[in-house]
Amino acid sequence: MGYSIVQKIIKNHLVSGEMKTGEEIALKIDQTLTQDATGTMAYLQLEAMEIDRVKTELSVAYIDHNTLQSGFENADDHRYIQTVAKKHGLKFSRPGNGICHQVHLERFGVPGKTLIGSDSHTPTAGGIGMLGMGAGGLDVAVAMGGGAYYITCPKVIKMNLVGALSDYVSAKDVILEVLRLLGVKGGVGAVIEYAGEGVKTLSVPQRATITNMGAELGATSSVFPSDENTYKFLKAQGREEDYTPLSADSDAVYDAEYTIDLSALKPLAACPHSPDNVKIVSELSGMKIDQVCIGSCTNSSLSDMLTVAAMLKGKTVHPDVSLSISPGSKQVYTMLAECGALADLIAAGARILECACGPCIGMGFSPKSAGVSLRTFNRNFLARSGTADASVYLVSPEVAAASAVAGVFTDPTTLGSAPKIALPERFTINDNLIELPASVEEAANVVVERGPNIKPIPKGVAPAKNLECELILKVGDNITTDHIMPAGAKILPYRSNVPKLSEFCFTVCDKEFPARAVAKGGGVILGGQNYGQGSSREHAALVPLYLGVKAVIAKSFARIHMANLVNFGIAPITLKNEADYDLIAEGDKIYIEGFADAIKDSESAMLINKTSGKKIPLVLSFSSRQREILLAGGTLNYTKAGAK
Ligand code: MIC
Ligand code: SF4
Repeated sequence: MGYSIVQKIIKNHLVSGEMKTGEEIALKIDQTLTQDATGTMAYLQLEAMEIDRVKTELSVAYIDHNTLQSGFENADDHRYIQTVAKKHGLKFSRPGNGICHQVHLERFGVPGKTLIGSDSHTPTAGGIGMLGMGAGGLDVAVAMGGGAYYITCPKVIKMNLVGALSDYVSAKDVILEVLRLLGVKGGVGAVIEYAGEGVKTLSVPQRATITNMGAELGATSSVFPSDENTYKFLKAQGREEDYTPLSADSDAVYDAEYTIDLSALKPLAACPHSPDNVKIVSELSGMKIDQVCIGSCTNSSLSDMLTVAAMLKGKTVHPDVSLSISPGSKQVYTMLAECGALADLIAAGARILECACGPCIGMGFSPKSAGVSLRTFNRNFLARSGTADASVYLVSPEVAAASAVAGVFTDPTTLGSAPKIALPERFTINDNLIELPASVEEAANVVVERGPNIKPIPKGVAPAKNLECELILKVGDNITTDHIMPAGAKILPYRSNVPKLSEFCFTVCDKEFPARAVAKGGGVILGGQNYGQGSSREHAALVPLYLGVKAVIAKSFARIHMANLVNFGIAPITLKNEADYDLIAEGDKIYIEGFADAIKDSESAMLINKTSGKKIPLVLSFSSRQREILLAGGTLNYTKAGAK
């Protein structure tokens, strides 16, 4: 039996475990990346583990999320990351160099290698045939120290692409179609592998748009083959020596298979407030809009920007619409300037933002009250834009540009023939904003600068013998880490300051939660399906830990968040019977006898709802490594105790 691409990469990196779906496996990690919003925690943990120098082939620290600097906080964090990177052997991508995933694809991604990043969109690298996975900062720190990365060996879903995209239909529509097909839980426990004749019609940046948003499926990763288009892209980046071909064996076996006819696709939009709430744009045509934002790690490549520039050339953005454009990287920005397309964007009235995450993470550009915002981004979770009652639609750059001019939702296929944008023969290469680390000899003299915004990480605690506490919060299905630990311009500056962050925990769902958690001395949270989907931010575990959360009980968990909970010693427990969700209410007193013992070696435990007297069976499905980590009160304690 042959291998899929995913299996080939896993096989080449397997450190322990068996390559069998559902088994825990450990992978050797070749490259890591961090961004500033999760990076400070990752490096504080790297320091706490006393790792002097990174042991990966390449580790890069990017600054792209918190670039507003409305106070000293972000600037402090930037300087901390810059100095810690220099000292510990990492490359440092300075603010202004671009969004981590876009820059990594351009300058560092290598087919067939493994990459983990403290950002859920790390699978973007799958566009170049790399196995990229989002992880918590602590897991990234462990990988930087040469430790393996543990995942559940994924299922492999084959997405067969046939045909070719029509005019004004683009890569974004492909991934929106996949989201329509599979939903935001449809990729949990799986890697999506793209195959078929249609693959050849897609450039690396188009493929990267698709793998990027695979994160919204809950997938562990998404990956494309490495072929002549990959070679062309790497050559244009002056990196042809990084090319290796990679494809699935013809007799590879997949866990599931779907076919998408690219020629049949129409422009699509993900409607509020979930990336899988997909409709055809023509059904939304004519709806009045207030704002358009183009950019983010999903759609900020040179070809996306050139398409938008060609569509806006000689036109003016509608007076009722505010249009922001954030190019994905300095390379994209520079090339837009060199060819004159930037002038076309400016002339049309676009508000050009720096090449960073910007509005995607709510750093400015919040829509007006009850505003309708069209964004080429990847997430439209409630309140993520910074305006709680805004309606955010996720669309392609083509739909965004057409609608920005018209002032209403517009299907671009009604506009005649589309501009033809080809990949350049050669990109403009200038890595002057990538700072190199100090040599081993010089490293000792590098002083790590820590501003007052950088506060210590809360320490995990070992589980109690018997757990007796209150259910301090009950939430529904598909709770995102944006609900648990919101971001945005007001909150993001405190990503290195857990005590301050805790004031905002879960406030999207319940304004009183932080105060209640403190008053009750912590407790347990009850969630529905897919608890913790979305961002990789480990703050969504760290902050509840700080507030005294001992366990989260849910119908099911999203992969990265579940790993983060374990890393910080909060037990993620599932309900044996989903219907029992209705048997516990907020404020109920709960009791789990033999809690620590159950974590040690039992697959089950019984929760007694002391308020109602009902008994609720629980499932504790952990690997033996996860059990040891939970018993130690988290990974930091566990590694300090000498385990690997
Ligand atoms: C996001 O898109 O939500 C983020 C901001 O990039 C996060 C990381 C973070 O919260 O810092 C992610 O996707 O992991
Ligand atoms: Fe940045 Fe948005 Fe991409 Fe997250 S999804 S890395 S915030 S651009």
